[in-house]
Amino acid sequence: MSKTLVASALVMLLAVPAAAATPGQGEFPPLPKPGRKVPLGKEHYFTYGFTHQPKLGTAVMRVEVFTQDGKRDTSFAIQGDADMPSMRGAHSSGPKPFALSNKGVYLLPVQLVMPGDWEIRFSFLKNGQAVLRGAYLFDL
Ligand SMILES: [Cu+2]
Repeated sequence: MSKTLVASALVMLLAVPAAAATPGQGEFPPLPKPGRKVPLGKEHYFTYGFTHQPKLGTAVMRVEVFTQDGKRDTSFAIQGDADMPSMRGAHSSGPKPFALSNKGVYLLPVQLVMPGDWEIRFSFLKNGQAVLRGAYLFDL
């Protein structure tokens, strides 16, 4: 095997972990704070936050997606999963699709059934592929 072949084989091997860096199922890194612009792939960003200060009962999570030049984008499918990390699975909604409003805002009602630590896990999908996963942790 020539040195060039060895080198290109090495490059291919090294390229695998880079491809695996896209968060997979089960990995939900913490998101920046609500209201911040969060990069979404190379061409988009999004903002998120509750429509009102959350309290016990139903709260509505709102997500807005924009292209880098600020045009609203509704081409993603977004899922949200609310749960309490300290009692994982006890109140999990399972992944639920956000609905698109007439104005192109993604909305998801979540049931906050007890005080304590909560987490909403977001999955942003395009053509069935996860572009970004992330979690919002907050106390109620
Ligand atoms: Cu609980």
